[in-house]
Amino acid sequence: MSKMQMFKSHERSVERSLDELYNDDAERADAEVFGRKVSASRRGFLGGAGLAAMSAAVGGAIPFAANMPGGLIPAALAQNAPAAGESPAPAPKGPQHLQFPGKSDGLVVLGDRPLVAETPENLLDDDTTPTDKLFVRNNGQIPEESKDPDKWSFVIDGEVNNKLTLTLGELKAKHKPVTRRLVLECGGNGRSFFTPQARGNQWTNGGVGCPEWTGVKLADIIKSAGLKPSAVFSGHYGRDLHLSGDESKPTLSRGVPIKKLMDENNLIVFALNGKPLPNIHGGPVRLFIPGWPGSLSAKWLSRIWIRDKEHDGPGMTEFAYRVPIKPMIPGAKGDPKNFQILESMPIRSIITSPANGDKIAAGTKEIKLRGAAWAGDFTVDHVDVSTDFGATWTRVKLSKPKNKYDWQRWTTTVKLPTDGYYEIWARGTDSKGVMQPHMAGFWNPQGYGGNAMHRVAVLVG
Ligand SMILES: Nc1nc2c(c(=O)[nH]1)N[C@H]1C(S)=C(S)[C@@H](COP(=O)(O)O)O[C@H]1N2
Ligand SMILES: [Mo]
Repeated sequence: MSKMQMFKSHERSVERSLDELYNDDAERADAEVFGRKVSASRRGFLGGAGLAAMSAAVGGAIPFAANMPGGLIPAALAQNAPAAGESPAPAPKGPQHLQFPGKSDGLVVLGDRPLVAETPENLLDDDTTPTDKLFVRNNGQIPEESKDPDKWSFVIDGEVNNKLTLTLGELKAKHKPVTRRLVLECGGNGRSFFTPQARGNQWTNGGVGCPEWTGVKLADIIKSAGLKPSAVFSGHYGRDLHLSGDESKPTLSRGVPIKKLMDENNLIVFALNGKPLPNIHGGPVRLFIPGWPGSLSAKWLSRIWIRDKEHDGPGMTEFAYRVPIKPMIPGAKGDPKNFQILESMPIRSIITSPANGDKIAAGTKEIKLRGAAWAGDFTVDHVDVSTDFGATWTRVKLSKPKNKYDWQRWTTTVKLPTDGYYEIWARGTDSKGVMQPHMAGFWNPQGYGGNAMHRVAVLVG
């Protein structure tokens, strides 16, 4: 499959202007195409000039145009198209690709100070995410690589009977290693889908990966320190320097209630996909707390502070890693009293093949889809896909997780009746019956929980 030429400069000005309009002011573009009066749920028949303009903008006829919902920005024109690996020419703001030793240049840089890079959905097509394709999220400066990993040490202190100082060498010598395939997901994954824009890195769905992690069970180590009855919360610290260079300021320090801390799935990790944990991912030693925001999984682990109250380090207060209890007005300031800590990450499903913008040979009547789905502390019950803007849905074949907190891969085959422009939509439902919404809902100032269903545009012919 090659890519559509969606972002190439067009001879006809209508295409160019519609592209630009959808990027700049989607609502106005929508009104131009579908008629001035667009109601939220239903707009007029997409015909005549509107249909011609929309077809030109997306690059082909739209067999299911009659089902296109009002207010929908075509996936072909969404901010993350075209897919990685394809440099659009000329692009208004093309993606900047990561250049970092040991990392794939398919990763897209969201920020360079601190360094943050996400993995486009189509690069998450492996059952086990290879190390080079794992996203990168830093809040501070990346430390120098450790020269003597076995001497790396961290402490467990606070509300414990015996304060512990452990080196990686001791950890490996005294405890049995376990290996698990676990989803690491940034708390802000999906943030870019919020309207109005929420504060922070504009992740699409790529702040996630599911590699194999090797380490020792955190609960065993905590038990050997012995919790005092006063222990209620943890506070995690890493050895990375604050962006300001101020050594007294932790870059980030988050923690969990003791019940979550003692979950037997948590690990102190020292290997990733069978190799020593790379420095960029927190090596030689990091914490891993699956199911909850990635920010809890402190890289370059230096300290686990057991506390007698809710932790109040950077990343714990006001709107940081918190979501509204009652819905708030999108774009408003928000009242901190209406916020609670984001715990389990919400259900999300992604299409990992085809890629957004793929072009498929004329006459193709059927394509195979592949994807992945996960749901924080829960499992995925089912995933449905649609190729006709949600009029009909097909249930996919969903695999079982290898172990708790693994993602679930899925496949299915869909029919595409004629040549033209299609959007493939995928939405997951978790084991509690909670389904991904059509649009990111529950707006909050820092944009957590943006788990709108994934949409991928393909052009047949
Ligand atoms: N010490 C330290 N640990 C950290 C961070 C950090 O900036 N410093 N970032 C956190 C966040 S927000 C995420 S999403 C994950 C990202 O891990 P990765 O870079 O290995 O993908 O690490 C977490 N652990
Ligand atoms: Mo994160």
